[in-house]
Amino acid sequence: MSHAAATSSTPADQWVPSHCSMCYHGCPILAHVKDGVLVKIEGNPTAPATRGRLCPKGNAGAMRLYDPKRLKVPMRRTNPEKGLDIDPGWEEISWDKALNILEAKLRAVRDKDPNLLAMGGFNTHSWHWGNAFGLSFGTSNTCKNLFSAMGHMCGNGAHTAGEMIHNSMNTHPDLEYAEFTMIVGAALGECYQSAVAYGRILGDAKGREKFKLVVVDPQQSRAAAMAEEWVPIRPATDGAMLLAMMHVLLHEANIYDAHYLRVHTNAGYLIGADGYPLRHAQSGKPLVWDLATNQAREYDDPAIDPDQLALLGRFQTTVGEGQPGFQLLHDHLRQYTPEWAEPITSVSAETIRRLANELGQAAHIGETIEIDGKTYPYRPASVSGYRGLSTHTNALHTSWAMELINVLIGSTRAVGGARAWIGTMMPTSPATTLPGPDGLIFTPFQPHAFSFPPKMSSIPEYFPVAFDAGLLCYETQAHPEQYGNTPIEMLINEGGNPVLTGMNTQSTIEGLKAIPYMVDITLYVDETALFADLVLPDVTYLERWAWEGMWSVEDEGIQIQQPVVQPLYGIPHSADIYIELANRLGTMTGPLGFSSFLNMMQMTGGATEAVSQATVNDITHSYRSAKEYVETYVRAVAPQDEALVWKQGHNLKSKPAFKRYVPDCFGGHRIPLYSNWLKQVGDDLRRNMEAHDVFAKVPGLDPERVFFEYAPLPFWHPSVIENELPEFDLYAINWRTAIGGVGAGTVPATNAWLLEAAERDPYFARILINSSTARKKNLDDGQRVCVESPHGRIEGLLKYTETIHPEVLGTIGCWGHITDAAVAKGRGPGNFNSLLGRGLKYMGPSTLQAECAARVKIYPA
Ligand SMILES: Nc1nc2c(c(=O)[nH]1)N[C@H]1C(S)=C(S)[C@@H](COP(=O)(O)OP(=O)(O)OC[C@H]3O[C@@H](n4cnc5c(=O)[nH]c(N)nc54)[C@H](O)[C@@H]3O)O[C@H]1N2
Ligand SMILES: Nc1nc2c(c(=O)[nH]1)N[C@H]1C(S)=C(S)[C@@H](COP(=O)(O)OP(=O)(O)OC[C@H]3O[C@@H](n4cnc5c(=O)[nH]c(N)nc54)[C@H](O)[C@@H]3O)O[C@H]1N2
Ligand code: SF4
Ligand SMILES: [Mo]
Repeated sequence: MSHAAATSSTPADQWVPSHCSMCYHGCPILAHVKDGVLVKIEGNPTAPATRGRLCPKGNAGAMRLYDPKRLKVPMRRTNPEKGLDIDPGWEEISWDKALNILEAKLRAVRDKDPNLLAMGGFNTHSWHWGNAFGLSFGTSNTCKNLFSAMGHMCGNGAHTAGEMIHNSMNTHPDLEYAEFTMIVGAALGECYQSAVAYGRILGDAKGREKFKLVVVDPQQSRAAAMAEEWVPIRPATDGAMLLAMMHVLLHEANIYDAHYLRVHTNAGYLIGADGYPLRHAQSGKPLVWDLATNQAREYDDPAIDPDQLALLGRFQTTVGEGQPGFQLLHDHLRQYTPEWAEPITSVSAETIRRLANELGQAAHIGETIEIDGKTYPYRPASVSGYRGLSTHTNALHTSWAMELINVLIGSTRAVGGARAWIGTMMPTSPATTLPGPDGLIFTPFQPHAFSFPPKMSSIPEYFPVAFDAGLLCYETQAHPEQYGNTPIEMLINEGGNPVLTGMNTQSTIEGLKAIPYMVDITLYVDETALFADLVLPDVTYLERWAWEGMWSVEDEGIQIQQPVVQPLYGIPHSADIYIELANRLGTMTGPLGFSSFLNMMQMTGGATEAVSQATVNDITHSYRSAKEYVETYVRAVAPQDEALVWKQGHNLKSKPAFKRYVPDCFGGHRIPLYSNWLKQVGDDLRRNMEAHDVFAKVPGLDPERVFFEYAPLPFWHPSVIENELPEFDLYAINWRTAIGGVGAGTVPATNAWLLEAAERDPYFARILINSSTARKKNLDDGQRVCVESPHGRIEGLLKYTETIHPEVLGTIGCWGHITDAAVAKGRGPGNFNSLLGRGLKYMGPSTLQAECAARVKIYPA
């Protein structure tokens, strides 16, 4: 067995290093290729977190590569009428002809207004190319997962909250050292981080004597099944539980890490009556109250003994009266008692109280631990979660409450506590923190700049802290008169199938029909491709060049993707399509050229400035291939490891302790316990919108909602689904599993091996309901039923279970395939997302997070 990169002189038997893209975790792989044919994929044993293992989807990659249902040639539509049940009248055309059509369309759009082009979709593999192409074309309609379900249906709430608190797209438990880990709505060990790495790490943790896992989830996920305690909760109410837990910590148990709050957060900054920090008259620096001398001082005054900094109280200074942010949080949490949360969440006050105490006690406040010869705070307790917590209209405040609990007990980035994931810019080293204003960390996640009229289809100008807003594009495209945007005239969509993955199918379809010309670069003619005017086949991850910054919480470094076999059917890499088009359009070089923007993408991928200036920041350069771009990247980012990266596909190393943990990980900067940042964003937005009289001109915006969430501290507000009529007496949710995942996992639907394996599970693609609820409704196990929301309906077979909250039913998401490309065509209960509401009302007021739970009724079909 020889491990080597694929070369043009291909040995008869080789193992090619690359990484998996069956989901976004990117586990390193070795592909066994015999005589040019991929015969097996294995995990790459040199990878520190995954250690030579793969999940079922990773193992099934060969089925994607050799899937006979793949799109093989370009096709153009001959029937101008568009609809799910309308035959596009596909006509196969040559690549030459396809490129000529594309060039002509792009020229026509650009002559009119480059902003009429939108670059959409974008899975993890393609974001550099499409975005760089869009930017060099001159459109603003790129870079925000436009027209796609990513972000918006994914973790918008968690991303904004995580970025705000510790420059990380989310929080993960430090299972290596944890004693008490509470997971709120995440498929730990399956999807929430790589199933491969986290399956092992969770297994190790479970083997330790002192480890308690608590899973809060309306259904008994596999993580919950492994947990010491499963807490079934009513969907979309987690925020109430989390706020009540903070109430218990501060108002009952008196547990908080005062030292951490004083040194690593802005908890002691004095906040004035206007909600903003009191500032030193000369220096403008925020003031704190020094109890040792009983006077206000600049926060960074070296004369202050940090432990003498006031966290509670009210103080008179020469610039006004102020209270520490911590005092404001303390007062604010008084209202959120466990008794208040019980009827909202259905979790008993006693349970909430007990869990808060267990969390607080397991935090070992004050203790330290030595790792690699250095002493760190030891706080082996945390709360974390992902989509279950974040995919509701109250996502931001719920995710924020989750982040703040960890801050209160000093566990954010402490040993055993809450770890960072990647930061916004996906640097090679996850979630590096940089200095920002007022002694706080800086996050590259900055509010979107205001402009009126809006430049982007997803109107982030009105929603500056929304991570992305892809699906709103469908509403704005179909109803520009409501939103004040200019509809686009051409969309290039690459990857993604929003007809199935986006909220409210009808809204997506209306938006797609309103796009005059759509190009879809895709593996299959899926449900979204049915609306395209031109479909272009793409290569799979086993046939392409790509690089990744690291998506794992565990490691740092880079990895590459390279063709393990020559692309089938002569399909070019989409990058090569963009390169060809940029050359034809004359947009390849120059400061705003395609190459420059590609180089910029390398910078966001971790190319250090010194190296980049020398090697990649050449504005006269023309990239000739995806391969060359990947080579340049490797050279720029990992100059010392170049040979290693080519040999083993990566240079990943376990992230050293000093980069993971406080104090060093914050580089001496603080995290915000009190977010005058968010308040400021809201105040600026209001000023801008009033100055432009936006609400008078844009009827689709509701001023009550637009500004609603911009507060300095998280508060409770119920999800929009609580307003549905009482006849919709149940909640409907769906979830991922390691094999039958949804987003990034219409995967088993188009993979015969995975579908066969998934369907052996008698619960797969059934409508799961608590048997006691079903009996009350006289519905039998196995019966065919309809599930109806105010927005749509699905129909499938009922399955009794004891492992779901009695008010909740659950089924597979993103199903309902109707094209021949999917082996799952015609199977399962239809498309869950047709149950979801549409438009701004069903999105988080500031995050645009789509509400992914619905209120439904159920009856015999
Ligand atoms: N195997 C696999 N791995 C994947 C993917 C995949 O498709 N397959 N997709 C990748 C992607 S794109 C993402 S975003 C991540 C997502 O990773 P996760 O967020 O972990 O995935 P989900 O299963 O969508 O949601 C997690 C849990 O939330 C629960 N839940 C639903 N509603 C609520 C609620 O209101 N409250 C609470 N507390 N829980 C709730 C569900 O029952 C489920 O157990 O996974 C990534 N990894
Ligand atoms: N009901 C429900 N809806 C959801 C979710 C959920 O849990 N439940 N999850 C949400 C989340 S977290 C996310 S991230 C989104 C994901 O939403 P999408 O991005 O739309 O979904 P995926 O399943 O990742 O992508 C599916 C499409 O990508 C194509 N594809 C795969 N590989 C390639 C490739 O190499 N090149 C090209 N060009 N195309 C490729 C496949 O052919 C398929 O058509 O879904 C969201 N929607
Ligand atoms: S978790 Fe599975 S599907 Fe995802 S990258 Fe790793 S091996 Fe591939
Ligand atoms: Mo996602």
